[in-house]
Formats: sequence, C-alpha cells, structure tokens
Amino acid sequence: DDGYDLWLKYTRIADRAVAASYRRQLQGWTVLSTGATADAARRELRRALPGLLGETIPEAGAVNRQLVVGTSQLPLLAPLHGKVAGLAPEGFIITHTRIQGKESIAIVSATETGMLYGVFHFLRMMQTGQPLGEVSSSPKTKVRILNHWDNLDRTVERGYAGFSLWDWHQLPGYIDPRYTDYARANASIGINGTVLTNVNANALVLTPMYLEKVKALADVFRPYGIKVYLTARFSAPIELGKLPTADPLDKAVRAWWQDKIREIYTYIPDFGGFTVKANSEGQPGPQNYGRTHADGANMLAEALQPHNGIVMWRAFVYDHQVPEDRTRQAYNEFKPLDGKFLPNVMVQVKNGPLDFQPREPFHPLFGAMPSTALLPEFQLTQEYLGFASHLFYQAPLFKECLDADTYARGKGSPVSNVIDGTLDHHTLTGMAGVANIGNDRNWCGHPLAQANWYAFGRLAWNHQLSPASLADEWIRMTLHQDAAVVQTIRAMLLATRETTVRYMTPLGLHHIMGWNHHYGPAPWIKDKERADWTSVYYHRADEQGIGFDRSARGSNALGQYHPPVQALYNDLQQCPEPYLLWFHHVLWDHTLRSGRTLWDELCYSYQQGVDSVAWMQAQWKTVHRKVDDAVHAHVTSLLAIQYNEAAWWRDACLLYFQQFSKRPLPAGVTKPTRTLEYYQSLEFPFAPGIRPKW
Ligand code: BDP
Repeated sequence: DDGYDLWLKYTRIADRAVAASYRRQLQGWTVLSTGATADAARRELRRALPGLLGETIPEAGAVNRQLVVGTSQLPLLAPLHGKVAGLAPEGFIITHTRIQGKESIAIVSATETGMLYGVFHFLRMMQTGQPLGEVSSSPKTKVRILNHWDNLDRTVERGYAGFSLWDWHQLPGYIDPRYTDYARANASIGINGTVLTNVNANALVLTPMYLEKVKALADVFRPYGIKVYLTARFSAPIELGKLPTADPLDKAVRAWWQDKIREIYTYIPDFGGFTVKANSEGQPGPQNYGRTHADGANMLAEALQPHNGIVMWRAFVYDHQVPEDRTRQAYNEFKPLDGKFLPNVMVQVKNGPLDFQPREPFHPLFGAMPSTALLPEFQLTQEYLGFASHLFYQAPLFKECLDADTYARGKGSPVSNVIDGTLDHHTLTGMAGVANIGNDRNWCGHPLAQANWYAFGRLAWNHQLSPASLADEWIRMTLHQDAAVVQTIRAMLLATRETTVRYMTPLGLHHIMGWNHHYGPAPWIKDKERADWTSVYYHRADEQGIGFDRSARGSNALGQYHPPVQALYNDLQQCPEPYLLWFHHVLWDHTLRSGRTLWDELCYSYQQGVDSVAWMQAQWKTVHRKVDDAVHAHVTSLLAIQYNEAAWWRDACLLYFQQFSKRPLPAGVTKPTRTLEYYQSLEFPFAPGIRPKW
C-alpha cells in the first residue's frame, strides 16, 4: 500500500455477515440524475461497490432492494422533496422508501453536489461496517476550504510532502489524473473550496497565461462541487496594471480590480474569490496608503459581489515596530473594524493569537466581532508540529479551539457557534485549513497524516463529531477493519497531541522552535532583526522563573477576552496549567497541582513526552502484520525519528532552561548525553518548507 488511495480504498468488507446483509439490500443501483456530478457519483459507485463486496452489483433500476441516487427535482424522487427541503442545499438524506413499488434505499439532495456527498456518506457507512440506516445530514458551515501555500515554482511554503500538486508548467496541456483524485478525496469529506496559491502571493497568477491553467483545474474540480479561489496580491495593480498606486480608494485601482475580476470570471464562471494576506510579514496592503483593512477588503468585495465571489481577509497581522505583545495586535487592528466589512467578506482568523503552536488559547477575535463573518484557520501542515516526521493527529487541537467558550453571549458561546453563524446570525460561514498535501505519492508525507486532512473536512461539515470517532472512521477505511487494531491505532492517534505538547512546549511554552525553518528546539534564539521572531521574546526565562505575563499585571493580552475567560486565566493559582506559561511568568519554585515545583514539573513533562513516544512505538509494534507491511515499516521509521527528536527537544530545552533555574534534573529524568553548546551549534540550512524571500 503506497497510500495513494487515501481513505477511498474500498477494500473488501472483512465481516462476512455484514457484507451479506449489504448485498441483500443492494440488488441493483442507479443514479437517476445526469450531468458531470452524476457521472462522478456513478464512477465512484462503480469503483467502490465491487471493491467492498467482492462482486459487481448490476447497474439497473426498478429492481427490488435497489439503491437509487438523484436530486429531489426528479419526478421519481419528488415525493422525498419535503425531507430535503429543510436542509442546507448541500445536505442530503439516505432513506428507506418505495420507488415505483420497489423497496429502495434512496440518496437524495436538493443539489447535485449534495447527492454526491450522500453517495460518499453511504460508501463510508459501508466502509465502516455500519447498518444502512436512515441519515439526514446538512453541513454546519458553508465555505469548507483548503488553503494551499503553493508557489508558482511548485515549492510549498511550510510544505513537507514534496512539491505542489499543481503542475503549473504543464497546465493546461496536461491534466494530471491526480487532480481528479484530489477532488474525489475532498468531496468525500465535504470540502468545497480550494485556494490554489500561497498567501504570500505572486500577482502573476492573475495574468491570462495562468488563468488558463487555473481554469483547467477549476474544470476538473467543478463536478465534485469544489470551487477554486486564488490569493490576491494587493499590489497587483502596480505590478500588472502599471498603475502608480494600489490605494484601495483610488478610482483607477478600483477599476483595475473590477476589470481583472470580470476577466477572471470569463475563464471561471463560478470562481470563488480571493484570500488576502495584507500588511503582514512584508506583504503589501491598504495600510501602505493610510487605509484600513476594511477599505482593502471592501474594494475587492465590491468587485466580486456581482459575480457572487467572496473575500477571505486574513487577520494574521502584526508589526515588530509596534511596541505591543504580538498576540494582542490582530485584535487591536480588527476589533474596531467590526461591522465595517461588506457582507461578502470573511475575516480569516487563526485558531490561536500567535501562530499554530502545539497549544494556544483560542484567538480573542472569536467572540469579539459579532457583526463580522469570521472564518477560522487551522494549519494541517505541521510547521510547528514536527513537520511530516512526527505523528500528530490534530482533531483534538481543532476541537479544543472549537469547543472553547468565548462567553461572548454568556456561558455557552463556544467558538464553534461563532463560526457556524448560530451565535450572531451569520449565513456566510466556514472553516479553512492550510493543506498538508504535496505531490508525495501518499499525499501528506507521513502515512498517518492523511487523518488530519480527513478530520478537518469532516469537522468543517459537522464540528460536533468527536476526534475519537473520526479517528475510528479513518483507520477503518485506510488501515484496517479489525476492532482491536482500530482501537490500538486510535489510542495512539489520540495521545499524539498531548505527547507533542509535552516534549516541545509543555505548560504553555510557545514559539521556541528553530529560527525561520522552525525545525527542532531553539529556545536560545535572540538578537534577530525582529524580536517577535525570537524565542527569548516568548519564554522570558530568567533566574526567577519563566513565562510570558499576559495577565492584567503584564501585557494584558487577557484583557481582550470576555470577563469570565479573564477570570479563569488571570489568577496564577486558578489558571489551567496547560496555559500557565502562556499567561504568567512563574517562579521556578512555584508549587503546581501535582505538588511538584514548576522546574520539576517542566522536567517531568519533557520526560513524559519522550516516554509517550516510546509507548507509541510499542503500540505500533503490536499491529505489525496487521496493517500493510510497507505502511508499517514507514511509520516505524518515522516513529524512531520522532523518538530521537523528542529526546533532542527534552535535552536541548532542559539544558538551556537549567542555566536560569540553576536546579538539578529531578530523579527519573534522563540526563542529557550532549552539551548545550552541541545543540546550539546545529544548523539546518536546507530544512524543508522555508518561507522564500519576497
Ligand atoms: C507562519 C508561517 C509563514 C506564513 C505565515 C502566514 O511561518 O510561512 O506565511 O504563518 O500564515 O506560520 O501568513
């Protein structure tokens, strides 16, 4: 197994009784609708059913015990219209009914895309051995989208799975069949949008030569319900249009964007719109001209609106010349703009206020901008999570953010209800994930990292699903059907998040990774041109203690949250320990709930992280000869890398912090065999995924 088929393997159902019961219920099948999406559904069933059941099921309608697929506009399925009418357009039902007198299972939606989603859901039920019972499913968000940080030269910023999937050079002449498989995988989990290009944008993608290529991709994705989006470089009117300015209030600039957008729609009539990174990390933006983020976003939104396009304007902004805790800056910039964005603008907010760390509190903008559609951004690619070498199942991280209570409208105002629109009555809703996909044969580098792509899509559809059940589904479809094997691997996946937090950034530490490439530990980074890109800025270790005081006594980043959240974290004694050093500078001898001092607890956490990777290795050994040999061997090697790197994190960080704590390592913590100087001397000029110079 080379991993190419993802969770769409459709391996023969091992449980004979289950297979026989499916077989009895499926004497024939038919897709009644016509058109490209119906063809996609047909192709999927043709591929899947024989795979799952080991025999071909006749494609013929009007037999008893048949599967019938179509939209509710079709006369034969019109009696079911009432059942789908209350769902979102992409919602679907799977129901047992009679059609023309024949006992049938009907998969019905108001739309072709919803019908395709229903087919994938039905196949998932079979892949995971569930009874083929009644289902009614409707997405909780509208824009379920992947962000590819892919450059036109095919490098991928923070990408660890090879080069970009998009072969810009050979497009549109050569259409790699892989584009279709990408679309199938996305449709199977409800992802309906893809931003093809890096947020650090290149205006060239907006030129006719590239729009031809984008169109070719859009044509492949369309039958699967996937819209294409691009990143818009704010200075494109200067770079491409030869205008003297990109001021969003300048008439000529506005006209240029209007023309450009009209032109894009001649290529791609259902073009989704733009993602924009502006006035952040060197990207141009409206502030270059004294204008606000709202001015910039609205200019584009106005031009996109007649075509039903949207703008996803990123709130990931910070400036090292601003003498402010970096984690406060996005809120400072955006909160005053609440209510100023046009209705087709979403403000795209990272899950936490810093930058995709192993653990962060939720971003204070969630719950602070009731009049603005907020699009949460998660990072599936593991920039700060061990790249593609470490096993890190992210669903628990996504869930922690989604479940966090903002208290925006009192207790019970979780982030999930901010972003699904229910809290503030928004209809433009969504969830964005920075893709972990490249042209590696297995798509995501680490054979088990596909689970993150999978879980992201499923949670964007329904944020109430649990990390454990999503792990179950994915393992059963991808690795093995046996319950004991599923249980072992699920336990491993579910442990990975806390494990990584422990060996990288325990107790609320953050951003102590290698400089620029973010590979490996480097808490010693200091004296760079930007303080907010160093490690010492974040951990603030000194002889007294360690941690960033963001309480009311410190930077008061906590002041950006609603009062009950402030109350929870502000008091050192009460603050949940996973966030301790995020919000407080704590004395080395401070006693924690375990009864240990902070220093000892820090040491034990690092040790536990390493031990837990050893436990994962032992677990994985027990599924040898159960999961595919090639996958098993690959993961075994990667777990060994992860173990070594976890020990590297422990040793480098403890040696470094010990210079300040001046305390011995407690019993039970392995003594480092190398010196701090050794770790500090390591350099990785060719670590993958580095941000190119712009
Ligand atoms: C940071 C990455 C950088 C991205 C930036 C962003 O290090 O490469 O460009 O986020 O999200 O995490 O814009």
